[in-house]
Amino acid sequence: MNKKAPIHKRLIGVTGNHNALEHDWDEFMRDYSPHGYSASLTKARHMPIIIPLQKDLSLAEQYVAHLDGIVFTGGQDVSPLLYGREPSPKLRNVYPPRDRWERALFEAAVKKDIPILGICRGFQLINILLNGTVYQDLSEYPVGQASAVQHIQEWGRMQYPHHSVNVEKDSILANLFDGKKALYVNTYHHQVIEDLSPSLKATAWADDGVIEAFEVDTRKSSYKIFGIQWHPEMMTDDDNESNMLPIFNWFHNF
Ligand SMILES: [Mn+2]
Repeated sequence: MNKKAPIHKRLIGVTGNHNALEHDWDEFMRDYSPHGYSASLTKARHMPIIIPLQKDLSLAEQYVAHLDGIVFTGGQDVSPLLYGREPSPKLRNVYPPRDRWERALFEAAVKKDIPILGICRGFQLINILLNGTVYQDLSEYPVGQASAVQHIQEWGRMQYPHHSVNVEKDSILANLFDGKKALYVNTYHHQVIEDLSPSLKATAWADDGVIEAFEVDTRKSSYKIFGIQWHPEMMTDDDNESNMLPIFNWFHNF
């Protein structure tokens, strides 16, 4: 037992998903969350708890009342109806019940003022809920002067880094990684931020300009929000050359 481990363990909610999307709430539905989230939070000495999707949105505040923080996890595309767009031909799976439930959880988390970490879909969802938009597919992203970067890694497993990101100096991310200017991250997203929410500021970019991390712009909002486009929960093994455990240590700041 590590004697340095703090006594207090924060209860961190992890948004769950359904595995049978074609059978809306049928008898074969299963609630699940990928293991990396709970494993990484536990390794960071928190107490993860998976929150199942609920139809009754009024339950969101009651769940959040118990939490010290929450992680919005990866998964389906967010429905473009949430940001006032029609579905593009390259939109993939959407799951409106999850959008509705996670919007209720997000509003409850903001109201209780607990720290909110968004990962992949969660990162895009938070931007959208705070009045940002996303390109529905990478092919719609206008690549500028920089060369294009592969954002759906075709080679290797997800514990390996695949592209680099440039880190803003004065940011949560830089603080967590001791001022590193570049991080090497995995990548598995076919959507990217178009308009960043006016409440957020970007804190990491891929070489093609794609936003890979954000946090609240403290001049405009007091929410405790940190978002990551890659999958740090798959990169927290001790021997990982790009160990992402510091991202989960963020919750210790509160
Ligand atoms: Mn990427």
